[in-house]
Amino acid sequence: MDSKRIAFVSVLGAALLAVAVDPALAQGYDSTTENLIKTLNTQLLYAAIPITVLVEGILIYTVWKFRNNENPLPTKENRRLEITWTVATAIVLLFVGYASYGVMANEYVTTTPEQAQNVEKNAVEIEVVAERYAWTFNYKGHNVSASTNAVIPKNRPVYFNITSKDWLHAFHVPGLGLKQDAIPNQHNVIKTKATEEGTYQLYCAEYCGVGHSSMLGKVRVVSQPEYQQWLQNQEGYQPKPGGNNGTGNSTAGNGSSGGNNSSA
Ligand SMILES: [Cu+2]
Repeated sequence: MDSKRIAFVSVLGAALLAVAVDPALAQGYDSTTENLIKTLNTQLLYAAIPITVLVEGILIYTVWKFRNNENPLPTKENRRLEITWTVATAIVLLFVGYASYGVMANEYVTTTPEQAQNVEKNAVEIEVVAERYAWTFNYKGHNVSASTNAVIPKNRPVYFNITSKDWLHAFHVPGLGLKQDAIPNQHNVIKTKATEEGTYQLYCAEYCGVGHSSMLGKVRVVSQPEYQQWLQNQEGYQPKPGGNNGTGNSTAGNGSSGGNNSSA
């Protein structure tokens, strides 16, 4: 009778957990990167919940069953049991390791320098420059430099090439599953492909001084035509001079570093 009640409580607990967890799972994904990370999280959760319920169930059952035991006896050796939990643990760890490695090694989560060199054909490359306490986005191949807010097209690979002018910062767009350190004299690349249009909050995720909490920005994901239009508008509109924008290397007719020379 007792064990029946315990079984009932365990099942109920598992059901409640599943319900509590479900809304998080039901959401769509806004980028390939977020998809990979959240899917992994879900898989690990599905592995972890039954284990939690099992362990807690056994614990509660044991405490309840032996609550009036005056003379507890030490556990006897049980080889079969020991082999079972060793093998079970190994299987769980192998699953966790294999699933995590598959995601961590994916180029949309960890972009290696080689992958950053061999950019996909129709990709958008943006140099992200962090400084106390602002963000600048230089669009490679275009004479476009945007501050605070970036615009990227939906369903195209985007490479954020992240660096810093002065200090340690971190480029963090939780809505798109992106996080990468911004380090002076170093370029860290993170590749993604946004799959939902919208505006996503950008934070600096590395404490960098008194203005850290206001070091914010936005990443706007738009349709391809809208992106093209935005680029054209920006190219027509010269970014503020003065700031030493050695903006990426543009493709055609741009006498290298220093001022911008187009007339318009
Ligand atoms: Cu910062």
